Amino acid sequence: MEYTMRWFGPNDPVPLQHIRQAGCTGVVTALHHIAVGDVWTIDEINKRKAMIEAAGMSWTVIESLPVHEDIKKQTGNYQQYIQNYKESLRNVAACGLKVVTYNFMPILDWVRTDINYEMPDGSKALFFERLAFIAFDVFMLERPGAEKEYTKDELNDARNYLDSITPQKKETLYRNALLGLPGSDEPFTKEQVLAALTTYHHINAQKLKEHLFYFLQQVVPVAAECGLKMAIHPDDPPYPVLGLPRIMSTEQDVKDLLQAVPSPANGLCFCTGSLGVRTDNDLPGIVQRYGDHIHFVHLRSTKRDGAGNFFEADHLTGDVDMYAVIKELVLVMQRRNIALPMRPDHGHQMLDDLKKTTYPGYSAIGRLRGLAELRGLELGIVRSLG
Ligand code: DNO
Repeated sequence: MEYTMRWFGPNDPVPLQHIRQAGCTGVVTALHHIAVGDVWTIDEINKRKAMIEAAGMSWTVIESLPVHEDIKKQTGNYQQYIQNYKESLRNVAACGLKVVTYNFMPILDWVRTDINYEMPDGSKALFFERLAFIAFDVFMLERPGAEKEYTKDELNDARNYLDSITPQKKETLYRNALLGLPGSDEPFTKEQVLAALTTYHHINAQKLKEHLFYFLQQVVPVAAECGLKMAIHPDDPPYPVLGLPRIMSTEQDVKDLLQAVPSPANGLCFCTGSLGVRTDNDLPGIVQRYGDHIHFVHLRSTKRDGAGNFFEADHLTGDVDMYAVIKELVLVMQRRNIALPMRPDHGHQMLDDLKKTTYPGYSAIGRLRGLAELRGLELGIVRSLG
């Protein structure tokens, strides 16, 4: 695989040099300073590319070229935003980039309830606690109708949970639950969040899928023409949250995506951490069956319990059978005669990083550990396959 790490740009507390020292030859990044929906200009792309190359690495994968909410809802200026997206695609291709990651999750990207979940060894992980999320949804956000989505026992337990925590913990829960909302360091008000949710009231999963396929029918031919691969990131977690539809959570969703717009340019960012939260997702099987459409790989493992909670485990432990996944990936790469770009997705906050503030999940040392373990595993598999 081609080893990469995500870099959030010049404001990222993790410098490029550290990413290189971790053993990466590539950097995955985005122009976060450009508003969602605006065109990425050749100038801006080249400036970022030059920074990465000056640090001795290359930039081939974008994560993400975000899709404007209007495109997901087919409202407002969505046709213009699709035109802008095409223009950005042409520009990034002209600058030599190869893979464009995006997602089609409404409003929220990833969701967790705790970003400082302490592991027995003292390192910290990201955690999704179902009860805390229900407490947030029903009693803090007071989303209309939310209580109908949970059982009586769950509602009772969530109420008790909320009554048992300090006001400060409540505030932290509120912030954490909304961290996946892009665009602001300030917490969104309850009214803002509820208003945003209302704009999706008439959009169910089927409709959202239609909107995704329409978007892809427009942009995939442009990507194909200029030699780019589109790589959709799965939903995280892979099921509906806050009443919002999620449509890239299962193998069936993958199948529908590829059938709707068949093209070598229409493919996947295969994220084991997101897909692996569902027990019914057969990760090595997905690689076997859809490996030709994987253009970018996120390797991470989660550990679930029977109550709907999960935390981000070490890269080689947890529920993901990383050996089986990497073995299938190696076979795919041998068949396709390519090295897929991969990044160790997230990592525990550990050692000196415990004193630092970084993007949740993106401290340096935990990712370095993950990368080192994954590289070793890959090498062992490659050698043993002969
Ligand atoms: C979380 C990431 C996601 C991902 C986007 C891709 O850590 O994996 O935020 O970058 O969903 O569009």
